[in-house]
Amino acid sequence: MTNLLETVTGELQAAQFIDMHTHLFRPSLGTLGLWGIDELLTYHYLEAELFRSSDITPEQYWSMSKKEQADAIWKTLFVDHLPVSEATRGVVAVLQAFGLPTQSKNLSEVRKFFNAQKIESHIEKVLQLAGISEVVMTNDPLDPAEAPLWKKSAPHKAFHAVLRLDRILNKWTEHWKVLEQAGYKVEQYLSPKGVREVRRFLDDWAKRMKPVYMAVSLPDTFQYPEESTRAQLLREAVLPACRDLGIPLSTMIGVRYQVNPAIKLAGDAVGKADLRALENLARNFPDNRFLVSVLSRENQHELCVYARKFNNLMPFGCWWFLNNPSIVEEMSRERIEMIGMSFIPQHSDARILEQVIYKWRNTRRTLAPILANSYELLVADGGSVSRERIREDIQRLFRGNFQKFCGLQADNAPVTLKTKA
Ligand code: RAT
Ligand code: ZN
Repeated sequence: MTNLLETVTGELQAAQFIDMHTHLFRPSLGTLGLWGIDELLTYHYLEAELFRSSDITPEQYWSMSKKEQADAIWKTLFVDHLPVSEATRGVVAVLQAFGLPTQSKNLSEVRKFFNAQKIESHIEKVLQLAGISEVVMTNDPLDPAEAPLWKKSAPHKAFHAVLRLDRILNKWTEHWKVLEQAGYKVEQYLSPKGVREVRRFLDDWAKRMKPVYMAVSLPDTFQYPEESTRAQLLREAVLPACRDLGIPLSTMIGVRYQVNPAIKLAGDAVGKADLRALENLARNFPDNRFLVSVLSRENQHELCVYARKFNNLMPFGCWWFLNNPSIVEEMSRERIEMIGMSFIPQHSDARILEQVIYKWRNTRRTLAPILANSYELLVADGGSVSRERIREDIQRLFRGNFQKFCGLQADNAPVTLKTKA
């Protein structure tokens, strides 16, 4: 094969990916789904940058309307300065993808375009531009804005649900009463009966949502085992439920929550975690599968080592502060060198629909030379590579590994014909 980079680039371009972790919502979950220019500009990654480059205080910012906030961010980060950071460039890429002006002083033309879109067809267009066939949501049954919507939310072929457990596992003291009010006999200090009731809650919501996995984000201080409600709930309710449902638990480890509460969602930071906790989970629960993303750059190598020890761990994504070309490059090389193609290179973590366009475009751009280089090395060492094998690898990385790990039907699985009654 003459030009490996060209072949890999072409195959990455042609493949349809599964976006296995986002904060997007299917249209029947109403106004939870964020899209359009004002949402794109008030993304918390950009809010953090605003406070570095303007004198606006968080207090002033939070008292503005969404439109005023978006205007302030546009002026500061796109008009007064060149938008060179990953998150600002992303907005430019989205505007360019829709043929909209990227350098105007105000947003009126851009707003007019987004206001004219109808959500269903807009979603279809965005997914097509991003080269993704499905997105995986984040669904918290204890979110008061979300839970009631599930009573009558129609499924959507492109959106999978995920049962997110942050409130239950990280803030039980603040949230156990919500379960109690919903008719589950739980108490703050959990008895065996209370734990069984949490399990019943999880089973009920799993029936309602049909999640492809359960998920939790965890602090850098996360330990397992330990004397805590979180460890008890993991051991006695969450992991048995995942096992019996045949779905993985996604653990996203390493957040230092709210180091600066004044800037709200942008106020979380990162800390190096003790991955012995993960080792203990993987070893003590061999019948469970764990999707794992760790937030600290310093934890990435260890995660690859653990993935070599335990095949019930699936490293995924370059999460949040790691989703920058320099770090994605380093992490992806390390992963391929240590565990071949047995991982999931990226998820978008998109909060606003159109972000999938730039996030997946950047992933393709960053990964093409890395994949090509690993094939070049193989050829230099005497191996051989074909377009078909490259295509298979890309399918595996961006679809198959996820489908298999979550027990979903593989793309090439034989179609099961319904027999007539
Ligand atoms: O990347 C983000 O947007 C973070 O704020 C978090 O939402 C994180 O991805 C998470 O899922 O907890
Ligand atoms: Zn996320």
